[in-house]
Amino acid sequence: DIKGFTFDLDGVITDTAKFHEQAWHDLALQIGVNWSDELGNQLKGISRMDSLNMILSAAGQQDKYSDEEKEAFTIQKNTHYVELIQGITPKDILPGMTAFLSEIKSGGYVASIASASKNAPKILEKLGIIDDFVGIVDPATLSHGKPDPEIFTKAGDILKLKPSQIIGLEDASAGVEAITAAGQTALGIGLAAKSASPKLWVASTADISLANIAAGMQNSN
Ligand code: G16
Ligand code: MG
Repeated sequence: DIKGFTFDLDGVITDTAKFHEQAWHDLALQIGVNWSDELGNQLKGISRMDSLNMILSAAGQQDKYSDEEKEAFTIQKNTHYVELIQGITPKDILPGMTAFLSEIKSGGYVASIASASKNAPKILEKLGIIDDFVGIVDPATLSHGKPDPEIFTKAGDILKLKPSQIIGLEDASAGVEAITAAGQTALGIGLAAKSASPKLWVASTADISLANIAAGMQNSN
């Protein structure tokens, strides 16, 4: 039986991707790297340094900068990003998710966060929902990013549940792969998640409810 949920943050609970994209785009302009929407999309769910490496590689500049210079670029991007997220309020919670979180609470389920973002606690605080989660995986403790299962395994450990008792929610295909590899049931959200064949799938966060999940679990058995 399902007893808990592990949540990705960006694209599942709120749309921080637009702020990440803006901060990276501005940095790319400054260092003379061409920007494309495709590049912006590839950065979803990817850690900060991996994102920078991806941007530099796209321009053939992967060997141009020292580790110190790259560190400085990531600090600059994050300073800008943190400015951009200052104005986040509970209104920025994606459709359906406030209702789903209260359904979880009243149903006696537990929830934790499996986000690659080091800013996750700050964002959940601003959204006013940090107390809805038993815990947040600290991405600084991870050896591997998504699609490695590590972050979802740790998020499951926080819940003190077995993988078979957990549903993981993700909008990125690497995240769906990570959930499935962790032995949890993946609930994919949106088109990008579909390619990784999650056991459950919805087009939008607005379609997520305990009743819909129960119906989906039945269909897929
Ligand atoms: C998020 C975003 C990524 C971002 C990463 C690290 O992942 O999707 O674009 O690069 O976190 O964020 P930060 O620079 O704030 O540590 P997720 O896992 O919540 O989708
Ligand atoms: Mg995401």
